[in-house]
Amino acid sequence: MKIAIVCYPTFGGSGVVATELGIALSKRGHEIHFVTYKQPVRLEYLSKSIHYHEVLVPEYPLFHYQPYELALSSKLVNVVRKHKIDVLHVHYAIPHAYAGFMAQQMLLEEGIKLPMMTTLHGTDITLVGSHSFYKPAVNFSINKSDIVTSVSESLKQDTLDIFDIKKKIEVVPNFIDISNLNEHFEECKRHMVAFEDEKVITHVSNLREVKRLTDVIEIFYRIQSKVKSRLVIVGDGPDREKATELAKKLKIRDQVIFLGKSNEVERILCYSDLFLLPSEKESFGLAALEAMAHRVPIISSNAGGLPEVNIHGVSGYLSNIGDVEEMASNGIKILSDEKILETFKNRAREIAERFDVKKVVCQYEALYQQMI
Ligand code: GMT
Repeated sequence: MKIAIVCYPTFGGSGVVATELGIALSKRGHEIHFVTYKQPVRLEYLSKSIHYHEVLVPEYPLFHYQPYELALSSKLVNVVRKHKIDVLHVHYAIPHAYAGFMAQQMLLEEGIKLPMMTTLHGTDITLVGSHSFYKPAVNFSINKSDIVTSVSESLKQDTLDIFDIKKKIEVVPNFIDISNLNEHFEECKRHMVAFEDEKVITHVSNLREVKRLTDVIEIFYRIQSKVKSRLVIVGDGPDREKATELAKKLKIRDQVIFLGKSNEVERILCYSDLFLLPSEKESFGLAALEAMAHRVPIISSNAGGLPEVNIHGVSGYLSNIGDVEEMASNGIKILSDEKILETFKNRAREIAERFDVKKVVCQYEALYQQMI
């Protein structure tokens, strides 16, 4: 099949899932065309079967806001015409499903039928999409998609609760390519961040308010008072400053390492002993799944789809949002006994294997076929 994928090209989970899906589909013989405003960060190479089409939005003084949806839908029309695309798969409803619908309508005028699948990722529903500024347009474009998927049962339920959805929503969970993980642990540079006798605790996110970064610091503060450890924070975003100030106030700034944005999260996860994800909202928690695949147990909140990924008492522990005391005490429980830690590490990996790409990519293929 010839598949056009629209996504955000950034480090965010929706862009990562879209890119990894495109790569996995290309390995199965499909021709993939990414259509977005920058080459996706996880897309390292282009080939005969992986193409990238850049959406350009030139500045024009009349426009206070540059019309990205217009440029995207026009680009889609051109790409579909030129490459004879069979299906369109848009990730993150805003504004991609809306632009996709417009492209469909333009193509229909020429007698070209382009089926469109929309995958809902989380904040497009729970945070941004539900706002009255966008809600009617998001509701409309979800209902106009030929197939709608969501990355967890929890997000499906949220979508049905928040919007007036007439379509069936299929749940296709996020995934990880287990066979392609960089597991050369001899390359692990643990000594660069911690001493031999210290545990490494990790958090990876876009450091936005929903991630509750100050809870990450509070949890670490409590853990390090019982277990010698370091906190490694990967990613960048608006709450970094607030977290730095809190770490200084709690006199643990020296034990907290901010690594910034990284395309090499695997190298950091390979030496991590525990992963913290105390989010306010999380439709799935791809960052947690990536950690689990690298044998890292999870201490998380029970928000959204996290209980579908992090199994309580098996791959880690779940607590109510904001319960930093319980999260810290569960973290201490895992880290203070090597045998317990090893058991949690093994089980985190076992659970992650349930989300292997091989089990998920064929679900998308079947849905594409159904649309065609
Ligand atoms: O977590 C973020 O803020 C990034 C966001 C995105 O849209 O890229 O992630 C969302 O999609 C991911 C991939 O499906 C999910 O794993 C995240 O849980 C989800 N984030 C939220 O729901 C807050």
